[in-house]
Amino acid sequence: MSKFKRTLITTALPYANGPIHIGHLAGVYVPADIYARYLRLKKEDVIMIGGSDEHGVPITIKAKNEGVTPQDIVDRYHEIIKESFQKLGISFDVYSRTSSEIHHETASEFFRKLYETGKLIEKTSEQYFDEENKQFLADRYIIGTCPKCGFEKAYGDQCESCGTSLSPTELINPTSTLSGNQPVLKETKHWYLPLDQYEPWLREWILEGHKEWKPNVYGQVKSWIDGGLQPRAVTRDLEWGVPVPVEGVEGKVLYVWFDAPIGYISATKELTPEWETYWKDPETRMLHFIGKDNIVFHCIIFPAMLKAEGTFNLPENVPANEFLNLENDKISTSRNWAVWLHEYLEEFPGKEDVLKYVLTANAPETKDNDFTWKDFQARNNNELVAVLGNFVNRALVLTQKYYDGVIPAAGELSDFDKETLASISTIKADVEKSLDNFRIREALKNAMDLARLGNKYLADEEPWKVIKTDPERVKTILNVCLQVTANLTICLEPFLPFSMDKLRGFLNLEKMDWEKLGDTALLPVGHQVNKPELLFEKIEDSVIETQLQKLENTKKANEMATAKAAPAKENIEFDDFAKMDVRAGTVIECEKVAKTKKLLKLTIDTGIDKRTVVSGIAEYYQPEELIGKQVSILVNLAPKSLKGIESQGMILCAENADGTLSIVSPDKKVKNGSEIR
Ligand code: B3M
Ligand code: ZN
Repeated sequence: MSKFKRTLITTALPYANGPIHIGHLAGVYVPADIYARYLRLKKEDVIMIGGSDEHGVPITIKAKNEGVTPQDIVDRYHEIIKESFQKLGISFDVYSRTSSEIHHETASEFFRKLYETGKLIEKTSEQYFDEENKQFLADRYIIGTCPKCGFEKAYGDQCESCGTSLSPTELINPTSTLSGNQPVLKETKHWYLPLDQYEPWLREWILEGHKEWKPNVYGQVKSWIDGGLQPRAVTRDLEWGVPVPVEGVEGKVLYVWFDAPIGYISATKELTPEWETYWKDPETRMLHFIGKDNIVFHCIIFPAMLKAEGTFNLPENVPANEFLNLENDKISTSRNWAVWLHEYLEEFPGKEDVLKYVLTANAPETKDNDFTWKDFQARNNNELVAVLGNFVNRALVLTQKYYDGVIPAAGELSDFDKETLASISTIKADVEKSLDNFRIREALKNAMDLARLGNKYLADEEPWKVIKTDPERVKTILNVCLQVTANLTICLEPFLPFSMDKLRGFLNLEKMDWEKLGDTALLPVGHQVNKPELLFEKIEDSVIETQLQKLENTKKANEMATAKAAPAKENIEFDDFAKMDVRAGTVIECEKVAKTKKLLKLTIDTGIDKRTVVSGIAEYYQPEELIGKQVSILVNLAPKSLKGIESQGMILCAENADGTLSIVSPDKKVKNGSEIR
């Protein structure tokens, strides 16, 4: 592995203000986990670092909205996040958190070193202040119109519509999110990292020195640098965070994006007393796994901080991913448009690997990608079940059937046998090449080629037919199949760790190193294997329907939440209104109109007469529940024939924002025929 002896993998620290969803997983944690497992299988020295990002304004805002402390919020979500990662099998060597003491110490020490060595500049400037709340308005405490795209709810640090990063003073019409008031400008002192001074060095280090970085990463970095770098404030006027460790300074904390990446260092300290080896030895290779919205922080700001500090390594690569959408729509926490990991784990027990598989097969590596439940089902049923599961199941079932689960000896190998076995090494080389270049999605495809190869071999050789004519040959065929199966447990281990564990159980086989992949005698003749179960289960349509319905409900709820009432109609005179004769009446009979979905036929006692009305409310009411109910009926509407029935009037309903209908009834029972006006 070239000039490096060990690898430090960091994964973006998720904000502890909400649970993890499939977008986080596909972009960061699943690829990082696969890569880390691969290196571990290769017996390389590797650690994978994670933890919760527990500072920042979104957390304090959430706490305020719920009337609890920021610590309550982060305690809650840190647990949920940590547990769900663990259940999914994301193999962090440590999962830490930035509200911990060790982190506060580490971040303070880092800041103090920059401060004391003159690497920061001190500047007093005017910043927005909320007079009612007596608070400076950092980041998300302020919203306004984006100067770039005109979006009216851009935050003080970023416009979520066009992605531009902003400072509060750039916002047009700034408003405090605390009071809704117009803020005033007030002087305050802060410390800045003079990024402009690092520009020549950044150009040389990344633009010249790291042309191998992914084009999406390199391109973003280049456009930032070309756009000109400005000094960046690394402190804030806030209460929640790491207090600025300077004598006499109060009410100021480190900017969350200053302390969060230092969280990687704190977590390593928490993991091992050897932490400095992972951060400072030039033979350690540091990799940051992140999503595209974090590129500037990991490729420009954090490296500049590390460079300023002077004793740390810089990242060797930053394999950032693009975004994952859900059913053709942007994943959004506020709109609840997501598949939440903790919910998935509950609803799909035992299918942890399936989610990882689908997210990898569809990973947004070079462009944004879409997760759909239909694709999830198809990949499970057509790939995991029909190819991988089917192959190993048939190989193992036949071994039980013909040889009581004892590995038979191979006879002379045919050319096809030799070719098949030789392909294992070719596939190994393909997987390695893809993984070494962070093309995780392609690596999975390469690894699945081994299952496809086995499946095809079995289908071509048809041992279940050959057994009748040439039972000796079947021993060879199954030996080949079983060796391929044993190799699968290595090849797919980084991607499908739970399933490969299960498969090793069927094979009665210990976990093996990557180096063994390609060995065509992993299972010795005479070795006893166990009775297999199914490796993967088919996912039925009804399961997918349930998930789609859940999303449909979310969509409806969102529409309802944002729906606006229709504008008022033109004024009318009282006489116009008085022309309508609306009465209270009671439903005495009610039935569905045959061959229609929407219509009910009702008989109403209007106090004047008993009459028939046809109403389009069958989707919202059962006939039985309406009998005896008092309704409002427009009795002087000209009769109209509907499906051959004469409807004599109209039942008044309120139409909800989602189009559903609700009958308008008198609040208290009144005498039938009472006028409604
Ligand atoms: N918490 C932002 C995010 O989740 C942030 C990452 C920190 S990595 C040091 O997008
Ligand atoms: Zn914008």
